[in-house]
Amino acid sequence: QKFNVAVVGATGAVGEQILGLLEKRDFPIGKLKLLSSARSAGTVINFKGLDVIVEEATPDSFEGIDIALFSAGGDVSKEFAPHAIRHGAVCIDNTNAYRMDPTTPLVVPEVNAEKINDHVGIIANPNCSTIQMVAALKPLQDAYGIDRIIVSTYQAVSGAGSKAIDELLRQSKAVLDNDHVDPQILPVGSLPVKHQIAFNAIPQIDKFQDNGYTLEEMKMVNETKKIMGDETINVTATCVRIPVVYGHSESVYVELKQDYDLAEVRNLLENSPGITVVDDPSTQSYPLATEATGKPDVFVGRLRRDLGHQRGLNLWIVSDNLLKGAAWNAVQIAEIIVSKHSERS
Ligand code: 11C
Repeated sequence: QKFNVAVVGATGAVGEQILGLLEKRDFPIGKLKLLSSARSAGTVINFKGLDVIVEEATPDSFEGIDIALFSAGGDVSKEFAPHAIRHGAVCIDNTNAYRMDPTTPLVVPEVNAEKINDHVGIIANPNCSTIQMVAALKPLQDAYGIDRIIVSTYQAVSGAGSKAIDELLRQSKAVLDNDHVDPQILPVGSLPVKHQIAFNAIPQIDKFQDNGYTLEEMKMVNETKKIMGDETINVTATCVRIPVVYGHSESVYVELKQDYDLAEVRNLLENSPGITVVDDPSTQSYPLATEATGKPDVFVGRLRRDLGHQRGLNLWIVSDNLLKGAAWNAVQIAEIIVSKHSERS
Protein backbone atom coordinates (compact mmCIF):
# COMPACT_ATOMS: atom_id res chain seq x y z
CA GLN A 1 0.00 0.00 0.00
CA LYS A 2 1.15 3.52 -0.85
CA PHE A 3 0.54 6.76 1.03
CA ASN A 4 0.16 10.25 -0.37
CA VAL A 5 2.59 12.47 1.51
CA ALA A 6 2.85 16.26 1.81
CA VAL A 7 5.99 17.93 3.14
CA VAL A 8 5.29 21.50 4.27
CA GLY A 9 8.51 23.51 4.53
CA ALA A 10 10.17 21.33 1.88
CA THR A 11 12.92 23.86 1.15
CA GLY A 12 13.95 24.40 4.80
CA ALA A 13 16.82 22.79 6.71
CA VAL A 14 14.51 20.15 8.28
CA GLY A 15 12.36 19.66 5.17
CA GLU A 16 15.49 18.79 3.20
CA GLN A 17 16.43 16.12 5.75
CA ILE A 18 12.88 14.70 5.78
CA LEU A 19 13.00 14.26 2.00
CA GLY A 20 16.44 12.64 2.24
CA LEU A 21 15.11 10.13 4.78
CA LEU A 22 11.89 9.37 2.86
CA GLU A 23 14.05 8.61 -0.16
CA LYS A 24 16.73 6.63 1.67
CA ARG A 25 14.21 4.52 3.62
CA ASP A 26 12.09 3.89 0.56
CA PHE A 27 8.98 5.21 2.30
CA PRO A 28 5.88 3.83 0.50
CA ILE A 29 4.90 7.09 -1.22
CA GLY A 30 2.07 7.27 -3.77
CA LYS A 31 1.88 10.98 -4.53
CA LEU A 32 4.46 13.41 -3.06
CA LYS A 33 3.46 17.03 -2.61
CA LEU A 34 6.13 19.58 -1.70
CA LEU A 35 4.74 22.75 -0.15
CA SER A 36 6.23 26.02 1.01
CA SER A 37 5.59 29.72 1.38
CA ALA A 38 4.99 31.81 -1.75
CA ARG A 39 8.65 32.91 -1.55
CA SER A 40 10.09 29.42 -2.13
CA ALA A 41 7.33 28.15 -4.45
CA GLY A 42 8.67 27.16 -7.85
CA THR A 43 11.86 25.64 -6.46
CA VAL A 44 12.58 22.29 -8.11
CA ILE A 45 13.63 19.40 -5.85
CA ASN A 46 14.83 16.06 -7.15
CA PHE A 47 13.23 13.09 -5.38
CA LYS A 48 14.18 9.58 -6.47
CA GLY A 49 15.31 10.84 -9.85
CA LEU A 50 12.17 12.89 -10.53
CA ASP A 51 11.96 16.68 -10.44
CA VAL A 52 9.17 17.86 -8.14
CA ILE A 53 8.09 21.51 -8.20
CA VAL A 54 7.49 23.09 -4.80
CA GLU A 55 4.02 24.63 -4.59
CA GLU A 56 2.70 27.40 -2.37
CA ALA A 57 0.64 25.85 0.45
CA THR A 58 -3.07 26.64 0.26
CA PRO A 59 -6.03 25.23 2.21
CA ASP A 60 -6.78 22.83 -0.65
CA SER A 61 -3.20 21.60 -1.12
CA PHE A 62 -4.01 18.66 1.16
CA GLU A 63 -6.75 17.05 -0.88
CA GLY A 64 -6.01 13.32 -1.13
CA ILE A 65 -3.05 13.54 1.28
CA ASP A 66 -2.69 10.75 3.88
CA ILE A 67 0.32 12.02 5.85
CA ALA A 68 1.42 15.67 6.13
CA LEU A 69 4.81 16.49 7.64
CA PHE A 70 5.02 20.12 8.81
CA SER A 71 8.28 21.97 9.47
CA ALA A 72 7.65 25.52 8.29
CA GLY A 73 7.15 27.26 11.63
CA GLY A 74 4.33 27.29 14.15
CA ASP A 75 2.19 29.87 12.34
CA VAL A 76 2.14 27.80 9.15
CA SER A 77 1.16 24.67 11.11
CA LYS A 78 -1.62 26.57 12.89
CA GLU A 79 -2.92 27.88 9.57
CA PHE A 80 -2.76 24.69 7.52
CA ALA A 81 -2.91 21.65 9.84
CA PRO A 82 -6.69 22.09 10.33
CA HIS A 83 -7.12 22.02 6.54
CA ALA A 84 -4.95 18.90 6.24
CA ILE A 85 -7.10 17.21 8.90
CA ARG A 86 -10.27 18.34 7.12
CA HIS A 87 -8.98 16.51 4.03
CA GLY A 88 -8.35 13.36 6.08
CA ALA A 89 -4.58 13.59 6.56
CA VAL A 90 -2.65 12.74 9.72
CA CYS A 91 -0.29 15.63 10.52
CA ILE A 92 3.17 15.15 12.03
CA ASP A 93 4.05 18.61 13.25
CA ASN A 94 7.64 19.53 13.87
CA THR A 95 6.84 22.96 15.36
CA ASN A 96 5.91 24.26 18.78
CA ALA A 97 2.30 24.95 17.72
CA TYR A 98 0.52 21.94 19.24
CA ARG A 99 3.09 20.29 21.51
CA MET A 100 1.51 21.24 24.81
CA ASP A 101 -2.08 20.90 23.58
CA PRO A 102 -3.55 18.21 25.87
CA THR A 103 -5.30 16.43 22.97
CA THR A 104 -2.08 16.18 20.90
CA PRO A 105 0.37 13.34 21.58
CA LEU A 106 4.00 14.50 21.86
CA VAL A 107 6.04 11.55 20.71
CA VAL A 108 9.58 10.20 20.81
CA PRO A 109 9.12 6.63 19.57
CA GLU A 110 11.75 5.14 21.91
CA VAL A 111 9.89 6.70 24.86
CA ASN A 112 6.14 6.78 24.21
CA ALA A 113 5.32 5.34 20.77
CA GLU A 114 2.02 4.03 22.15
CA LYS A 115 0.69 7.62 22.36
CA ILE A 116 0.52 7.73 18.55
CA ASN A 117 -2.74 5.75 18.82
CA ASP A 118 -4.38 8.61 20.74
CA HIS A 119 -4.03 11.23 18.01
CA VAL A 120 -6.99 13.23 16.76
CA GLY A 121 -5.30 14.43 13.58
CA ILE A 122 -1.96 15.78 14.82
CA ILE A 123 1.07 14.12 16.38
CA ALA A 124 3.63 16.64 17.63
CA ASN A 125 7.37 16.14 17.18
CA PRO A 126 9.20 17.56 20.22
CA ASN A 127 11.95 20.17 20.27
CA CYS A 128 15.36 18.80 19.23
CA SER A 129 17.14 19.38 22.53
CA THR A 130 14.30 17.63 24.40
CA ILE A 131 14.20 14.62 22.07
CA GLN A 132 17.81 13.56 22.54
CA MET A 133 17.66 14.02 26.32
CA VAL A 134 14.48 12.02 26.92
CA ALA A 135 15.58 9.26 24.53
CA ALA A 136 18.75 8.81 26.62
CA LEU A 137 17.00 9.10 30.00
CA LYS A 138 14.05 6.79 29.29
CA PRO A 139 15.93 3.55 30.15
CA LEU A 140 16.99 5.17 33.46
CA GLN A 141 13.44 6.32 34.20
CA ASP A 142 12.16 2.78 33.63
CA ALA A 143 14.84 1.18 35.80
CA TYR A 144 15.19 3.64 38.69
CA GLY A 145 12.71 6.55 38.35
CA ILE A 146 13.87 10.16 37.99
CA ASP A 147 13.60 12.89 40.64
CA ARG A 148 15.31 15.77 38.91
CA ILE A 149 17.23 16.79 35.81
CA ILE A 150 19.66 19.69 35.47
CA VAL A 151 20.67 20.25 31.85
CA SER A 152 22.95 22.73 30.10
CA THR A 153 22.93 22.65 26.31
CA TYR A 154 25.52 23.50 23.67
CA GLN A 155 23.34 23.92 20.60
CA ALA A 156 24.26 24.11 16.93
CA VAL A 157 23.23 27.08 14.80
CA SER A 158 21.34 24.84 12.34
CA GLY A 159 18.59 24.66 15.02
CA ALA A 160 17.83 28.26 14.07
CA GLY A 161 17.65 27.45 10.34
CA SER A 162 19.71 27.84 7.20
CA LYS A 163 20.14 31.60 7.65
CA ALA A 164 21.82 31.06 11.02
CA ILE A 165 24.26 28.59 9.40
CA ASP A 166 25.14 31.23 6.79
CA GLU A 167 25.55 33.79 9.56
CA LEU A 168 28.05 31.64 11.51
CA LEU A 169 30.11 30.94 8.40
CA ARG A 170 30.04 34.58 7.27
CA GLN A 171 30.96 35.89 10.73
CA SER A 172 33.77 33.36 11.21
CA LYS A 173 35.34 34.46 7.95
CA ALA A 174 34.90 38.15 8.88
CA VAL A 175 36.64 37.61 12.24
CA LEU A 176 39.54 35.73 10.64
CA ASP A 177 39.84 38.42 7.95
CA ASN A 178 39.69 41.20 10.58
CA ASP A 179 36.53 42.49 8.90
CA HIS A 180 33.49 44.08 10.54
CA VAL A 181 31.10 41.50 12.06
CA ASP A 182 27.46 42.42 11.56
CA PRO A 183 25.13 40.03 13.47
CA GLN A 184 21.69 39.81 11.80
CA ILE A 185 19.98 36.59 12.88
CA LEU A 186 21.01 35.29 16.30
CA PRO A 187 19.95 34.91 18.98
CA VAL A 188 16.40 35.55 17.67
CA GLY A 189 15.70 36.92 14.19
CA SER A 190 12.58 38.84 15.22
CA LEU A 191 14.15 40.62 18.23
CA PRO A 192 16.02 43.94 17.86
CA VAL A 193 19.27 43.01 19.63
CA LYS A 194 21.65 40.63 17.84
CA HIS A 195 24.89 39.08 19.09
CA GLN A 196 27.98 37.68 17.43
CA ILE A 197 27.94 33.85 17.31
CA ALA A 198 31.37 33.27 15.74
CA PHE A 199 33.93 32.49 18.49
CA ASN A 200 31.24 33.09 21.11
CA ALA A 201 28.59 31.36 23.28
CA ILE A 202 25.13 32.97 23.53
CA PRO A 203 23.04 31.97 26.59
CA GLN A 204 19.76 32.74 24.84
CA ILE A 205 17.82 30.45 22.50
CA ASP A 206 14.40 31.84 21.60
CA LYS A 207 12.56 34.57 23.49
CA PHE A 208 12.64 35.23 27.22
CA GLN A 209 9.53 34.27 29.17
CA ASP A 210 8.16 36.18 32.18
CA ASN A 211 9.91 33.74 34.57
CA GLY A 212 13.42 34.61 33.31
CA TYR A 213 13.84 31.36 31.36
CA THR A 214 13.92 31.31 27.57
CA LEU A 215 11.26 29.53 25.53
CA GLU A 216 13.84 26.87 24.55
CA GLU A 217 14.52 26.22 28.25
CA MET A 218 10.80 26.01 29.03
CA LYS A 219 10.30 23.61 26.12
CA MET A 220 12.84 21.30 27.78
CA VAL A 221 11.01 21.59 31.12
CA ASN A 222 7.44 21.13 29.89
CA GLU A 223 7.98 18.71 27.01
CA THR A 224 10.13 16.40 29.16
CA LYS A 225 7.34 16.01 31.71
CA LYS A 226 4.75 15.36 29.01
CA ILE A 227 6.81 12.85 27.02
CA MET A 228 8.05 10.99 30.09
CA GLY A 229 4.50 11.03 31.47
CA ASP A 230 5.56 12.35 34.89
CA GLU A 231 4.67 15.87 36.01
CA THR A 232 6.72 15.42 39.20
CA ILE A 233 10.12 15.31 37.47
CA ASN A 234 11.95 18.55 38.33
CA VAL A 235 13.71 19.90 35.26
CA THR A 236 15.90 22.98 35.05
CA ALA A 237 17.63 24.00 31.82
CA THR A 238 20.17 26.53 30.55
CA CYS A 239 20.25 26.59 26.75
CA VAL A 240 23.28 28.02 24.99
CA ARG A 241 24.01 28.56 21.29
CA ILE A 242 27.59 27.75 20.29
CA PRO A 243 29.47 28.11 17.00
CA VAL A 244 28.83 24.56 15.78
CA VAL A 245 26.86 23.94 12.58
CA TYR A 246 25.28 20.51 13.22
CA GLY A 247 24.74 18.50 16.43
CA HIS A 248 23.43 19.57 19.82
CA SER A 249 25.49 18.57 22.90
CA GLU A 250 24.10 18.44 26.43
CA SER A 251 25.58 18.17 29.89
CA VAL A 252 22.90 16.38 31.89
CA TYR A 253 22.84 15.77 35.66
CA VAL A 254 20.09 13.42 36.73
CA GLU A 255 19.04 12.39 40.22
CA LEU A 256 17.48 8.96 40.25
CA LYS A 257 14.83 7.76 42.71
CA GLN A 258 16.68 4.53 43.52
CA ASP A 259 20.32 3.59 44.02
CA TYR A 260 22.03 2.58 40.82
CA ASP A 261 25.05 0.64 39.70
CA LEU A 262 27.13 2.49 37.07
CA ALA A 263 27.95 -0.69 35.13
CA GLU A 264 24.24 -1.53 35.04
CA VAL A 265 23.41 1.97 33.75
CA ARG A 266 25.97 1.53 30.98
CA ASN A 267 24.53 -1.86 30.12
CA LEU A 268 20.96 -0.52 30.04
CA LEU A 269 21.94 2.29 27.69
CA GLU A 270 24.00 -0.01 25.48
CA ASN A 271 20.96 -2.24 25.03
CA SER A 272 18.47 0.53 24.31
CA PRO A 273 17.31 1.10 20.72
CA GLY A 274 18.55 4.31 19.15
CA ILE A 275 21.24 4.87 21.79
CA THR A 276 24.98 4.46 21.21
CA VAL A 277 27.30 4.61 24.21
CA VAL A 278 30.69 6.18 23.51
CA ASP A 279 32.47 6.29 26.84
CA ASP A 280 36.07 5.30 27.40
CA PRO A 281 38.35 7.81 29.13
CA SER A 282 41.37 5.55 28.48
CA THR A 283 41.03 6.23 24.74
CA GLN A 284 39.53 9.72 25.13
CA SER A 285 36.30 8.41 23.64
CA TYR A 286 33.13 10.42 24.19
CA PRO A 287 30.30 11.70 21.99
CA LEU A 288 31.22 14.57 19.65
CA ALA A 289 28.94 16.70 17.48
CA THR A 290 31.27 16.13 14.52
CA GLU A 291 30.90 12.34 14.90
CA ALA A 292 27.13 12.44 15.47
CA THR A 293 26.38 14.52 12.37
CA GLY A 294 24.53 12.56 9.70
CA LYS A 295 23.74 9.67 12.05
CA PRO A 296 20.30 8.82 13.45
CA ASP A 297 21.34 7.77 16.96
CA VAL A 298 21.59 9.58 20.28
CA PHE A 299 25.16 9.29 21.59
CA VAL A 300 25.82 9.07 25.33
CA GLY A 301 29.08 9.19 27.28
CA ARG A 302 31.04 10.71 30.20
CA LEU A 303 28.96 8.53 32.53
CA ARG A 304 29.97 9.20 36.12
CA ARG A 305 28.46 9.27 39.58
CA ASP A 306 28.03 12.65 41.26
CA LEU A 307 30.63 13.13 43.97
CA GLY A 308 28.15 14.57 46.50
CA HIS A 309 24.97 12.63 45.77
CA GLN A 310 24.87 8.85 45.69
CA ARG A 311 21.89 8.79 43.29
CA GLY A 312 23.25 11.60 41.09
CA LEU A 313 24.57 10.74 37.62
CA ASN A 314 26.30 12.91 35.01
CA LEU A 315 26.03 12.24 31.28
CA TRP A 316 27.06 13.93 28.03
CA ILE A 317 24.39 13.51 25.34
CA VAL A 318 24.93 14.41 21.67
CA SER A 319 22.76 13.99 18.59
CA ASP A 320 22.24 15.43 15.12
CA ASN A 321 19.58 18.05 15.80
CA LEU A 322 18.23 17.90 12.26
CA LEU A 323 17.95 14.09 12.28
CA LYS A 324 16.86 12.52 15.59
CA GLY A 325 16.12 16.05 16.80
CA ALA A 326 13.70 16.69 13.93
CA ALA A 327 13.46 14.84 10.61
CA TRP A 328 14.29 11.30 11.75
CA ASN A 329 11.96 11.43 14.76
CA ALA A 330 9.16 12.64 12.42
CA VAL A 331 9.85 9.96 9.81
CA GLN A 332 9.98 7.29 12.56
CA ILE A 333 6.47 8.40 13.59
CA ALA A 334 5.32 8.28 9.96
CA GLU A 335 6.75 4.75 9.61
CA ILE A 336 4.86 3.63 12.73
CA ILE A 337 1.61 5.08 11.33
CA VAL A 338 2.23 3.18 8.08
CA SER A 339 2.96 -0.09 9.88
CA LYS A 340 -0.17 0.23 12.05
CA HIS A 341 -2.19 0.86 8.90
CA SER A 342 -0.74 -2.22 7.23
CA GLU A 343 -1.49 -4.34 10.34
CA ARG A 344 -5.14 -3.24 10.18
CA SER A 345 -5.64 -3.82 6.45
C1 11C B 1 17.07 25.52 18.23
N1 11C B 1 15.73 23.86 19.36
O1 11C B 1 18.07 24.81 18.32
C2 11C B 1 15.67 24.96 18.45
C3 11C B 1 15.12 24.62 17.11
O2 11C B 1 10.69 24.18 18.64
O3 11C B 1 11.20 22.89 17.00
C4 11C B 1 13.81 23.85 17.14
C5 11C B 1 12.64 24.70 17.45
C6 11C B 1 11.43 23.88 17.71
O4 11C B 1 17.12 26.71 17.94
